[in-house]
This record gives sequence, C-alpha cells and structure tokens, in this order.
Amino acid sequence: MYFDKKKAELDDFTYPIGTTIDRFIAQKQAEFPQATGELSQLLKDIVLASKVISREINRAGLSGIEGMTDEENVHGEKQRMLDVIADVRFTRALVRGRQVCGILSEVSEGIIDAGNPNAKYVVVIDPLDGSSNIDVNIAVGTVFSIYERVSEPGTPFTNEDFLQEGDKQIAAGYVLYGASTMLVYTTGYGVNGFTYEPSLGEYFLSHPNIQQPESGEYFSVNENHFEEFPTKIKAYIKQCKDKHLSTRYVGSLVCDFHRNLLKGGVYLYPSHHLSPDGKLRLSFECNALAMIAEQAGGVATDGEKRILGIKPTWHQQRSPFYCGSKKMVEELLAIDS
Ligand code: AHM
Ligand code: MG
Repeated sequence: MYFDKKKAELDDFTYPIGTTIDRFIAQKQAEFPQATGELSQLLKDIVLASKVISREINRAGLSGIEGMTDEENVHGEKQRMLDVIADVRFTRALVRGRQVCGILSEVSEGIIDAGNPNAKYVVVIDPLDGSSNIDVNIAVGTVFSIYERVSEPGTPFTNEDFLQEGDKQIAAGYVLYGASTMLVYTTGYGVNGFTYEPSLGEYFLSHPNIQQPESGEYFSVNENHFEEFPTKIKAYIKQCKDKHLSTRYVGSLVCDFHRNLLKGGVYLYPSHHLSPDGKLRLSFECNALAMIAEQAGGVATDGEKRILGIKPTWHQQRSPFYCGSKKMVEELLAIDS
C-alpha cells in the first residue's frame, strides 16, 4: 500500500525509462523462431560503434579532432580526422562482432575483409556523412545498409555481394548525431527510432513505428545549381515556393532526411552539369534512406525509377535523389517536362 502510494507520487515527476534498444532487438528476434541471432548481434555491433562515435563528436571541439588529415579519400577529397575515426570504429566493431564477411565503407578504398568468411552478411556504410559540418558543430550522421551475401558463406566474398539493389537490404538505418543522438532503423517491418541517453549509455525506444506524414511544409534542396536542374525539378521547386512551403537545408543528409521523415517534407538532390548523376551515392546514402522512407510510407526515386529497384554497376555509383512524403514526391513525378 505504502509503495503503491509512493509509486503514484513518483509517477507525477519521473518519466518511464522504457525499452532499451538491446531489449527491442531481442524482442523482435523472438518474433522469428527461425532467427539465428546473427542479425541481432550485427545490429548491436553498429549500436556500440555509434555510441563511441557519439562520444568522439561531442568532444570534437575540445580534443582537436574536427580538422583535416593529410590523406585523401577514394574520391580525391581531403579526409577529416573524424571521418577516419568513425570508419575505424565501425570497422573494428563489425570485424570483432564476427557477423559480416566484408565491409564497404565510403571512406576506405576497396572492400574491407572482415576475416569472417563464414558470416552471411555484408555491410555498406557511410560512417560519417555530412562531415564538412563537423568543424562548425552542426549535426552529422552515419548511414548503413545490411545485405545477405549472394556468394556462398565459407567462400571469399565477391564484388556482387556489394552490388545488390536496395530492395535486397535485410536492414538499413542511420544515426543522427544531433542535439541528442538518435538511431533509426528498419528490418523491413516498420521503422523505429531510439534516443541515446549518454549518462546511462543506452538507447531507448523513443519513436516507435514512425510514419512519414503524407505531405508537409518543408522542401530541402541546395539551389546552387538551380539553372542546370532538370526542367521538372525547377518546376517543382517553383511549385513549392508558390505554395509558400519553407526551405530547410542543413547540408547533412541525415538531418534533412530525419526532419522530413518526422514532420513531412521532401529532399531533392538533382543532377546538374557538374554532376550529371547528382552527388549522392546510391549504395552508401540513397538505398538505406530509401528503405526507411518506404517503410514509413514515403517515396524515394531518382526521378524515373524507385531508388530501391536500381541495380548498381559499381560501388561509387551516384544517383539523383528525391525522397520524402508520398504526396509531395508524387506531385513532383506528375509534372510534365
Ligand atoms: P559527404 O558524403 O561528402 O559528406 O557528402 C554528402 C553530403 C550530404 O550529407 C548532403 O546532403 C550533401 O552532401 C550536401 O551537398 P551540397 O553541399 O552540394 O549541398
Ligand atoms: Mg556521404
């Protein structure tokens, strides 16, 4: 009786602590009696690495790691120290977790051999997307895709394992290192979001079963090359302005995507004359976000085809990317050009 009364009093000023991500992953695994636990372990490895990176990012301004290295990445761009740190952290966690045979990272050259030829999964990852925002303390993200390999477990992985359509993703997600760190992922049965509580070192389920609003107030685009955008995209942007929608553009894809996912909106990265296929990479950035968008009721397209239906022919393939609330993307696609 005493405890019931005390509990009722406490309920007035404490909040429920909720479901940890580990518990959530275990609960989901239990719904599939045939599941072996390998995917669950792999997700936990990603969770662990993201916590370490969240800590590094929080300290970046003090520990002097927000600057550049002397190295260039595979695209000939100067690498930032945090790009490299994030890459090392994820690679290490995935190698030690022993659930992947190979890792394709936007930062490293070639496929990383994880030393586990018997593992059935491969991971494609952009360890720190939007990292040019790091030195001004603006949010960045990690984007990841998990595929089942097409080569036989027990044999060396092949290039084909890393050239699968987005539709073949077993799971996909992102981490947003923002005002708080959030991890959002899907295994093809809806989208769930978790917020990190650093003092407890745990992610808690904060955004169950995310549904993207059918329409919204925001459009996110860098208009730098507006004159060279496809006619259809120019017309759509004009339409957004005529409707007095608001522009929101952080320049960190995960942030722009996340806002539009929760609030409703559309993200546009078109082709232009300097970059005929746009800037974003199909395998590292577009596929994971497209899977999350579709799972949440949104749409992701390159202007003609569903992003998830495109078979990449090489790892660094770029694609125009139009993604967001269903009605907004459909309006864009309906424009006659
Ligand atoms: P990155 O992989 O080199 O970080 O580039 C990807 C980033 C995205 O996060 C963002 O949406 C886009 O580049 C911004 O590009 P731009 O500066 O051309 O608007
Ligand atoms: Mg990137």
